[in-house]
Amino acid sequence: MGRPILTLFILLSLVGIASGKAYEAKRKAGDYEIEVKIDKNPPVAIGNNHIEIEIRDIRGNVVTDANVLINYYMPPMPRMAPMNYKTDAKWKGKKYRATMRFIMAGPWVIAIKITRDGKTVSTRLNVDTQ
Ligand SMILES: [Cu+2]
Repeated sequence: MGRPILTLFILLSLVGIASGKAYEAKRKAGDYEIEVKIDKNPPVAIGNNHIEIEIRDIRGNVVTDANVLINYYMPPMPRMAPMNYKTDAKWKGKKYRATMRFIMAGPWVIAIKITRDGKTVSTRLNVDTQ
């Protein structure tokens, strides 16, 4: 009896540590509640950042049939080429998922555009990549 409980305790501790490291944010986009997680906190300039997005409708039901576009960019800076990327977040394992590569440390905007039933709403996050 002792060992399974200890194992469970260790597993729960690991999950706690892992989720504590993720970047998390909540936003509203139109009538939707959006929950965003990025596996790196702060997001990294070099390497992959995995973003997960959960969308709930006004009744609290998880939305499974939206088109989710992520547009991430650095605000325009003098003497710097525009850095502006788009990627579709794909429905997988109960969330919309995508990978972002920021390529440069500094301020980035992550705009999330949700299209459903012919209507598009959006929200944005500001992050500082390192
Ligand atoms: Cu820049």
